Amino acid sequence: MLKFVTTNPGKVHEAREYLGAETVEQFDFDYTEVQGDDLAAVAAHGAREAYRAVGEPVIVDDSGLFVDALDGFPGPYSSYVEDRLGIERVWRLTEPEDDHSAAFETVVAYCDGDGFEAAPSSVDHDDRRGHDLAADERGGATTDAQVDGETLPVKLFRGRVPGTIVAPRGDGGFGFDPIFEHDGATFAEMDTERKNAVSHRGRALSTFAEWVETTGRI
Ligand code: ITT
Ligand code: NA
Repeated sequence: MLKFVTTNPGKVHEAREYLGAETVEQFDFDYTEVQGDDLAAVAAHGAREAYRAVGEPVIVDDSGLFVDALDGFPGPYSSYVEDRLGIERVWRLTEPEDDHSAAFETVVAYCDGDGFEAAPSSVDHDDRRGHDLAADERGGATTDAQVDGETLPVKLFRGRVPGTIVAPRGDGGFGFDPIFEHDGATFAEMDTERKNAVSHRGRALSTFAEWVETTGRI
């Protein structure tokens, strides 16, 4: 059983629908999020901390909403901004801008205490210098062997989806879903299956599932 380390049951619901309810369970653990760090660094750090606490295979998902006209705000601060400002005010901040385009990004970090084979494919490259998206801009996998002098290996799976910031619509999903429109519907107007088929998390989970399938890792 894979532990999805998060305080957010909405993420686990999506992962269970994608990977199977028998495969994933929530481990409610609030790992340390280093303020201002990028998603990959937060996710990698969280996966190591959680693995040390749990001693079983874990995934951590760090996500953010990046609004182009606001220079990528709230990005890595999305959780704080949802709590303090709320999604309605993120819409109000964006509304007067000409450009309402945005993207959701997710980095899923996997850690089971063991190492990983060296880069077997084009989407799998060593990424010690930074955390830029892999060649396929909507997703990819990298091995994050050493960040901050850490030696516990972590595998990273990324997903990204472009969209538009709109006035809130819909009551499904969670977080910023009501103000994020993709293909004419907000994520809050989609059921989980439809959101997973296009979403940042769905893409990251699909790369993860492919990797689990080929490696037989879990
Ligand atoms: P954990 O860190 O415990 O996993 P969190 O909700 O704080 O839970 P993140 O830091 O990754 O998770 O999320 C940043 C913010 O983005 C937070 O306010 C989430 O509700 C929101 N968010 C993440 N994924 C989302 C999604 O698929 N749709 C809408 N909002 C999302
Ligand atoms: Na968080």
